[in-house]
Amino acid sequence: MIAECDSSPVYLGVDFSTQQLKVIAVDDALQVVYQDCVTFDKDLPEYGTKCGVHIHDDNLTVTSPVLMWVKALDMILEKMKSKGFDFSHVKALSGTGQQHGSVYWQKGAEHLLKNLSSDFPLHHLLKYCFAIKDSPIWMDSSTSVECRSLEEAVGGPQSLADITGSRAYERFTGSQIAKIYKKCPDEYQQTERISLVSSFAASLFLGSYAAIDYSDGSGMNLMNIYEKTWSQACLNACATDLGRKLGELTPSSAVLGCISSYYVQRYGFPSDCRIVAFTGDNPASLAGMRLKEGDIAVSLGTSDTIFLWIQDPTPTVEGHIFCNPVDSQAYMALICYKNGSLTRERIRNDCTSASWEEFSKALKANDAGNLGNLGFYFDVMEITPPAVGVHRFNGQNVKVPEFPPDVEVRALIEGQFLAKRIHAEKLGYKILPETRILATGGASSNKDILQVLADVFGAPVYTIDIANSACLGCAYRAKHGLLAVTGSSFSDVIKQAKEPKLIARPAPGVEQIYRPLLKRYEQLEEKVVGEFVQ
Ligand code: ADP
Ligand code: XUL
Repeated sequence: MIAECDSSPVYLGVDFSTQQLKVIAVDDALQVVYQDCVTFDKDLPEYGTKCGVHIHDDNLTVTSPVLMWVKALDMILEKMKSKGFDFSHVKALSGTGQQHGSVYWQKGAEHLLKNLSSDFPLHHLLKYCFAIKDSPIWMDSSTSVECRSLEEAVGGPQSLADITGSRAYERFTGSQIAKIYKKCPDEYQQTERISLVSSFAASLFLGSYAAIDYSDGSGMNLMNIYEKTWSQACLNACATDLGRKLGELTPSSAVLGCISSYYVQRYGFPSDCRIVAFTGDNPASLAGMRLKEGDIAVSLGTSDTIFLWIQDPTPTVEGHIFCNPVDSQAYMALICYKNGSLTRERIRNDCTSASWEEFSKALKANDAGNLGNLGFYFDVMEITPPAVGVHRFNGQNVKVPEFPPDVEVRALIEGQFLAKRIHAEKLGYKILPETRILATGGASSNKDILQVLADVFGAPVYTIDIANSACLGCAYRAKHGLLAVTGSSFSDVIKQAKEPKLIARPAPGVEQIYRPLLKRYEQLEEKVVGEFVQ
């Protein structure tokens, strides 16, 4: 699809996600006029990633090459140009990135960013700009030691949650920085700025260092989520001189400035195209799905997440509280699951002929409740609950070594959604008659998976036309950022956008099947975690 060649404004959203760089353009009425993506493994094979990442030999350290992200940006802009996308209509641009990942800019990098020659692609110009070439990302779980010392420094896990919205988590940026500070002191010394993936991406467009926004900043274990400032105690516990290297924080809807002249000269963006603060992918999804208080979002991407809009947060040692990306007075609660799409793909490949159609057939081969068979599929160390391995139980709660393929497929999907409902209810979420489940992410294009989601939650499931709500949310946020200065709220700005549409209703009678299963699953989860702890 090519943007129309009239003078109507266009707003751009970009998403630096785990496996792809995606872009969406919307017109003034917020209708999608262009979409594109670059897939890291397929389009940038020279970086040797699998699903966008490198898993290191210890199986705990997970990184992505920062220059791969830069080259992906060159590639997608060139693709847009060659398809005739008219950049001159882009009034504002915003973006998002996988949360928690960090980028380490080498001393002198900002000078280079400010003086980019439009004759060359970015990945040539920025080749020597990074003190750490492989950025730690959200899948990393190598920082348990750093987590425990961060919690101790502020009085324990609950105290850290009371300040930052979360107890210490291995993937959160504070512990990742602490590890680099300890293990790579020279590189840390050489670093003049540390960005999140989101603010790194914003910096590329801005041509100078972009501030970290409040919402993505909440995923670092370093920010006071009430005062929206760095917590000096947390900074001190992670590394020296950290406040200076992180720079200022900014509201998520702030206009950071105009686009760098590099993009004006090379691609024809207007010189007054505004860059609106970039944020994390889950906060951006909240914006893209038009999530309201009372809804629950279920994102089925590389990671699975559930999130809610909340007004008065009470952080606990389970789940996370982030600042809300579209309302500075509000918050969002989130739980993240590492074993999301990649585990579904693994089971699809093991149990079917590697096709989603076959996977759906297998899913539908057994009735709701799967004859009492339940399973836990943690191919990698899970976050909630902290456990690993595959654990299968028959209807008598006896552990069994395997299930037939179609039972395995249903056990995976039912298990993933039973866990999400149990954890959401533990966070205080109540399913009411008016509850809407908003589904997004790659697997939300699969209606049979969404039917199980509706059945397990006993609530209707809605989706938006675009599976990538994070990217769409940023196109909306770009327009909102431009109008926010005149006092417009996000909900005013997105009134014209398409409402989510109903995809699945709970089948009659499933409530009676899942109620006892929820209880059993919860008890078995405790058993599985207990085995792991011993
Ligand atoms: P991310 O934004 O984290 O990079 P996406 O939200 O784009 O990821 O989701 C990518 C995942 O979507 C793939 O890994 C794939 O397993 C999953 N996916 C794509 N199509 C389907 C489908 N029809 N059924 C189930 N899963 C799917
Ligand atoms: C959220 C999380 C993941 C990443 C990648 O806490 O770690 O959802 O944002 O999508």
